[in-house]
Amino acid sequence: MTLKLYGATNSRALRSIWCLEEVGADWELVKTNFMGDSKKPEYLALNPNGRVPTLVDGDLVLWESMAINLYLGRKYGGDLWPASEADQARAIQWSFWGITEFEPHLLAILIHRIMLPEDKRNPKLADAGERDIARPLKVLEAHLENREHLLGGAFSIADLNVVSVLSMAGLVGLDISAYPRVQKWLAAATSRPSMGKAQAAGA
Ligand SMILES: N[C@@H](CCC(=O)N[C@@H](CS)C(=O)NCC(=O)O)C(=O)O
Repeated sequence: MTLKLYGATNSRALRSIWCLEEVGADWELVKTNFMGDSKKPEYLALNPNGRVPTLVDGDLVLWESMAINLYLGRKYGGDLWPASEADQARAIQWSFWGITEFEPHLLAILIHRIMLPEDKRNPKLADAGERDIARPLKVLEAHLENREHLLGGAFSIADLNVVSVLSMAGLVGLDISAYPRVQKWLAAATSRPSMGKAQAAGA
C-alpha cells in the first residue's frame, strides 16, 4: 500500500520525506503548504494542529516529524532501525535531543534573522540562540570523537533524525567550523542519495 506524506520540502516535512526515501518506501507526496493548505478543514481532520508533516499509512494517521520517522524506521527501515533494545532506546534519546536541545535555538535564529520582517525581529533572541547552541554542539562533537555515527557502526535513524534538525544550520548561516567532526558527519549524511531524492520530491 502506498504511504501518503502531507507536507512540502521547504518545511519540517523534509525530514520525513528524507526518511521515506532512505527506507525506500512506496510513498507519495500530497503537496501541502504550511500557510494555507494546512489550515483547510480536510487537512485539519487529519492533523488538528494545522502543521506539516502528516503521514497516512493505511488506517494510521500520524503527525509529529520525529514520531513519523521513528515509526518509519522501525516498520520499514531495515538496518536503519537499530537491532538491540539499547540502541533503539539511544535512537529515541538522540531524536528527542535533536528537537529539544537543537531545534529551538535554530528556530530562534531563523525567525529573528531571516523569517520575520526586519521591524519585527528581536536580534537578542537570535544572538541567544547562536550562543546557546554551542552546548549541544559540544556534546555532539565530543560524542563523534571515536565514532562516525551516533550509534557507532553504521548510519541509523538516530543520525537521520538529528541531521534532519541540524541541517537547518546551513539555512540560517550558522558557522559550525569550530566543530569539525560535526561538520564532517553532517556533510556525509546530507550527501546521501536519499537526501537528493527527498529535496527533488517537491519539484
Ligand atoms: N513539532 C512539529 C512541528 C511542525 C511544524 O511546525 N511545521 C511547520 C512547518 S516547518 C508548520 O506546519 N507551520 C504552520 C503553522 O504553524 O501554522 C513536527 O516536528 O512535526
